[in-house]
Amino acid sequence: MSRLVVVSNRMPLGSNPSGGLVVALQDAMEKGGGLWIGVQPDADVLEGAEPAGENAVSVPGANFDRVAAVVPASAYDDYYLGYANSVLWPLCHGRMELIEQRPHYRAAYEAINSRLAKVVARFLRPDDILWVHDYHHLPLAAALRAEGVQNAIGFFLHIPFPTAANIHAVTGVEDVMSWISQYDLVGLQTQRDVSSAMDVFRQFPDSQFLMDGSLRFRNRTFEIKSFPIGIDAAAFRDIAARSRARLAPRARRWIIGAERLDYSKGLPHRLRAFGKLLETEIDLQGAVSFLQIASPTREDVQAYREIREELEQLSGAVNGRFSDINYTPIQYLNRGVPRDRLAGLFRQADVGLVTPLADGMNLVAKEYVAAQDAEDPGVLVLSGFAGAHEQLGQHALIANPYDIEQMARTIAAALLMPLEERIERHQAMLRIVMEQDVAWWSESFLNALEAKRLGSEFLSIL
Ligand code: ADQ
Repeated sequence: MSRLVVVSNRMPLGSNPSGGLVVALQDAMEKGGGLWIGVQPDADVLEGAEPAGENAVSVPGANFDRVAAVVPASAYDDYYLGYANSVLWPLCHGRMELIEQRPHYRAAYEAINSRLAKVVARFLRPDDILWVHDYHHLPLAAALRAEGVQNAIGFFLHIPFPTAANIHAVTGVEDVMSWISQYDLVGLQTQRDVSSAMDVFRQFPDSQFLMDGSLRFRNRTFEIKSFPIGIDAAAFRDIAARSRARLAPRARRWIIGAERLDYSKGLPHRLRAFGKLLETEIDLQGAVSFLQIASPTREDVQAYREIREELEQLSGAVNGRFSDINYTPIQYLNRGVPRDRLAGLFRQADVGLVTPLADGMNLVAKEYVAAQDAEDPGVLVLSGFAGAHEQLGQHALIANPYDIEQMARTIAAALLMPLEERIERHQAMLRIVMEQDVAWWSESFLNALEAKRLGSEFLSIL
């Protein structure tokens, strides 16, 4: 078995990692003895870091090796807040009006990936397999190939693939295609994303669709497939069952939502739907509350400051209209909460609202299902725009965030659903979330990548 080298913008730090990606890959890393490489702006000090050659530090203290490529802080901002989060993020989530393209964003994005490639190349052994994560690193394989790296390189995109029409908003779209083609295996969250990617490549005369399902772009052959990411469902279920977090007062019905405060998550639409619900179902006034936990994120980007203001205004308006001495309809927390607390709150809530406008997968949907008490489970209300809809859509209640009244009616239906139906739907979803968990996801991807590596080794012997 070859060694696994993972590359992502952020690296797992701290002794008790809880981020999805880190938990996801830790197992695989420990088995094969892995190396994780991240990016670190030079202005931030990494505790315990030791110099590791030019532009790199190593961080001891984990079960696998960790190296950070150190980059200038100003270039980091243009790469991370600029190209990654003001161009690619809105592009992939179909929010074209929020795209802000500047030549220096793109230059920093390429420069940081080239610099990262030099660090990766230095640590790489010939039969390592490399797994690069997310939209921050589209050009990394191309930069590594320029350094002479011939290893098998896989890529996983955690967010939606842009549509064939939208992709043209990005300047130099053929470069982006060519970056992608330098990977051996490109993993996407859903079949819908794979279709979008195929549609994008189909527009270019340089693309060829081969009989074995792989794709040729210019002189590179590679494959694009879907690998829906999962959670560590068994662990999350246990944490939820053991958690002591309580929703109070308990006599009240509770609806919950939790995400980063991102404009892709459809939060204003959700608050409006909840307001509509209280307006139309008068009996629910005083009887149902909505806990929305939204952790701040990317606040240096204007669009994120605006959505935050909008939410404060909306929750204030609903509360102003429907509050009573002992009743606050919306409890809005603008911060993150510890994982065990979140799991316990999910378990107690009667309804979980996961209603993004666009989302690669959405792990909260899976966490909400895993957290439920199987004998008295809550109801998942899911939008068709979450990647999770491909796996869970048949069993969840489906809400359309673009139709506020429909969403309000769906929440009402969730609150009224009889126990038998709740159990039936929950069982079906739990089976999927447990079987297609995070270990299943990383194993499927890595097996497919390993098969590519062995395939090309075989060809090179011939
Ligand atoms: P995100 O957009 O961050 O991830 P998501 O998949 O929901 O979205 O994962 C968020 C994680 O952070 C979950 O584990 C959730 O419990 C936790 N979290 C969110 N808000 C929190 C809060 N306020 N307090 C505490 N914890 C909170 C991106 C893509 C997704 C894709 C994932 C993984 O946008 O579509 O599912 O990567 O591939």
